[in-house]
Amino acid sequence: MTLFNCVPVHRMASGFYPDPSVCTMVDGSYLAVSSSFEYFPGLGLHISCDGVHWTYVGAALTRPDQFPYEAMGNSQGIFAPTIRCYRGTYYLIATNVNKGTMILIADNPKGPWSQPLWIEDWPGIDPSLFFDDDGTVYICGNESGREEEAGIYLSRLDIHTGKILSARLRICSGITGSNPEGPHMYKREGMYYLVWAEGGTESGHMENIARSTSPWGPYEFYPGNPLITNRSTHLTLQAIGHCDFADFDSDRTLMVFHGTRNNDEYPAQGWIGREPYATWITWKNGWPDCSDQSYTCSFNGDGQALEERTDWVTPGIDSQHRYQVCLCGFGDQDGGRNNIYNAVIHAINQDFSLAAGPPLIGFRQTNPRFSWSATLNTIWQDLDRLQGDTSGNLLRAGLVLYANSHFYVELSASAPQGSRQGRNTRDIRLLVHQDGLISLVGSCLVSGHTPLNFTVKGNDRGFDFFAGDTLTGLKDLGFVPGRVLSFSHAGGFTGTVLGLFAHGKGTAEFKNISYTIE
Ligand code: 6LW
Repeated sequence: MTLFNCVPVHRMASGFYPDPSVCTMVDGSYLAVSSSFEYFPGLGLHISCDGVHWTYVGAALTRPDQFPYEAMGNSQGIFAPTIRCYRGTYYLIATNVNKGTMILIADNPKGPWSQPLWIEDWPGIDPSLFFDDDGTVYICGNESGREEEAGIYLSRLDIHTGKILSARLRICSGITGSNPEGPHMYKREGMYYLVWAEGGTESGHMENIARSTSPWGPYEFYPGNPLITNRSTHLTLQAIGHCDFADFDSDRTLMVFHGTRNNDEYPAQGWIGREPYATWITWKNGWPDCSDQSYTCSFNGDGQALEERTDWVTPGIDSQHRYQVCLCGFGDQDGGRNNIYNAVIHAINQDFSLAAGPPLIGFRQTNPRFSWSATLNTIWQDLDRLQGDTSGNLLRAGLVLYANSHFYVELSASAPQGSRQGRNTRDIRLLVHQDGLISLVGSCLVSGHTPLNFTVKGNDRGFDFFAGDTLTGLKDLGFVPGRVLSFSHAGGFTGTVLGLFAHGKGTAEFKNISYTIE
């Protein structure tokens, strides 16, 4: 089944929230979670009453001792969680690729979530839980690597101690053998169902389903597999797969999955990342019935502006509390409202390499077309005092469009070191960083007497950058194609974060941080 053109699909959240998992809550609403990788707070949660409109309600990893990594590697950390509600308690299982498989438990999905319970002897990624009617708990997950090892594995689990109770059995190796992953198990009318993604998370992505009378198999594959895929199509939603289901045993089952938004000019080059989607399926003869494709497509908005619950994140833990962001007002956007923030950043001498801790604070890009602006009101006295400093520790502060620590675009200001331009000059630069290759796209010198304005406008092809002081106004500094941040170019599993940073010595104050969808 291809999705997007004729099946109603709802984007659950905009920006990279990949590998979605969903469960039905005690009150019948839906709860979803997604991968967060190196970003903190981690494991963002969304709630919906109807499976169509979803609200961000916070994260499960909110305390540094649940995720004790000040400096993380790119696309490391938390992979592919599964969320389940069993007898009124919420269980979240995920891989922390830096440490192992962990379970978090909560009575209320809005928190607090427990400390991680680490599961020994469970290698691989993408763990999932299945609670059988008789109380038996199963853990399944996948291993990649050599073909004879790649596949879906199953064991019994003691959910209270995290002990593996039975041999780890390989129950499925997929259809193509290419990256069988993201498995989940369910029961419906006495039959056990296994679903898994396959084909890699890029343009070959797909989802398959099989059933058996026993959790251990043997499994009968659905003749209509793949259950969903958009591979070999020109649909603007690509790389769909990694499904999970809620209300699996009802007539109308909620299916969540992820996909990438691409554009015609750079197909399969999405730089927003993998976003979560939801749709409904029905059943026929014990298999999902995907034959009714007569609907028209509908969406849950087209991305969000900055909202009250905006998910501000840092790559790693800000243990020194160098980043402070506060809501300072509201703007108008097409009759709605977007939030305006202020931020104070205490700089340390670092670059974007992550070695010194999180180099930025930011939020996910939620739409290709946006306008993002901020005023940099730096405590310039610090900077002027350091003017004669030749140590390279001058303050450099600004905006960054960040795919990872190797691929990012920075629009920043600093005082020209040893410059003859005078003490009160600021050097604004637009730099593209691609794995060590640095290109200067535009620059200007402006007065250091007034605050500086930075504006980025996103469109379907990439980003236009503007900057200037408040006396002379904005100058056009140039265009950067979005594909330099796309995950097919920059690598990894995340999408673009729109960040603020200050590196060097001193403190940067950003005012009127505004992000609106065009
Ligand atoms: C995740 C795997 C995947 O562990 O991507 O699309 C990996 N699927 O299942 C990271 O998100």
